[in-house]
Amino acid sequence: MPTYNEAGNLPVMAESLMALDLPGLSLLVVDDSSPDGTGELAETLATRYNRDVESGARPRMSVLHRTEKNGLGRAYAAGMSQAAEQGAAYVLQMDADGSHPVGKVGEMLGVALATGAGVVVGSRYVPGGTLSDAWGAHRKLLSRWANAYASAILGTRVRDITGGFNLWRGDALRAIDLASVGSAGYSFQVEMKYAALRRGFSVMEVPIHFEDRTVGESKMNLAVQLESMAMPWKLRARSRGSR
Ligand SMILES: Nc1nc2c(ncn2[C@@H]2O[C@H](COP(=O)(O)OP(=O)(O)OP(=O)(O)O)[C@@H](O)[C@H]2O)c(=O)[nH]1
Ligand SMILES: [Mg+2]
Repeated sequence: MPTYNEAGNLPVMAESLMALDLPGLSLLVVDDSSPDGTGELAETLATRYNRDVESGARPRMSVLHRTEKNGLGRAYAAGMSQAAEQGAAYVLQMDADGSHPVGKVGEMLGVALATGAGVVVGSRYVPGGTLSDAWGAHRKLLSRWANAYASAILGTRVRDITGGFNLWRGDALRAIDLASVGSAGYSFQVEMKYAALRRGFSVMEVPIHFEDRTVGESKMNLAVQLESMAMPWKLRARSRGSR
C-alpha cells in the first residue's frame, strides 16, 4: 500500500485489512516521507498490530520508508519487490485512499486460487463493476477512454488495465523484473499487466465498486497523465523490438 499524505485514511484502511479473516495476511506500507506524518503513524499502527506476533514470525504490518516522493509506480514496485522476495504466495496492491473495497479481497483470492490467474483485477469495467457517483460524466469518460486507449494500443482484452487494485500471484511477480519497470506514475498498472500477459500469465477480473476518496488530496498531475499517454506506445515498441 503506497502512501503519500494519507494520515486521515491509513488507520481505517489498516484496521479493515487486519479484520479480514486471512491469517497469513501481512500489510506493507510504502511511505515516501509524507510531510503529514503518515510514515510515523504507520509505525505506531505496526507496533500495535505486531504486539502479539511471536518473535521470528512474520509481522502483521511493516513499513518501508523512502526518502522522497518518487511516484506511486516506483513506490508500488519497491513494495511489491520486497513482498515477492520475501516469498509471498499472493501480493495485493491497493491504494490507501479508500477507493478500493477491502470487502472484495476474499473473492479476488478465491478467483486466483480457483483459476491460477497470474493477476486478478478488482475491475471497474466488467459487468457489475461501478464507479462512484461523485465522479462527474467528464471524469468517467476520461477513465473509460484511458482504459480503451491503453488496451487497444497493446492489443489486450483486459477491461480495467489502468486499475490499481490487483491481486498478484507471487510467482507472476517473481517472473517480472520489477527493477526494469519504467513507469513512475499510474501507467505502472498498465505496464505490469502487460508484462504479466507477455510472460504467459492470465488476467482475471472481478467487479468492484470504486469509491471516490473523501479524505486527503489526489496526487494526480499532468506529468503523470502525459506518461500514461506515452507508455502504451513505448511498451508496444519494446515488445515488437524483442519479438
Ligand atoms: N509512496 C507514494 N505513494 C503515492 C505517491 N503518489 C500517490 N501515492 C499513493 O498512491 C495511492 C493513489 O494515489 P491517488 O492520489 O489517490 O491517485 P489516484 O487514485 O490516481 O487519484 P484519485 O482518483 O484522485 O484518488 C494513494 O494511496 C497515494 O497515497 C508517491 O509518490 N509515493
Ligand atoms: Mg485515489
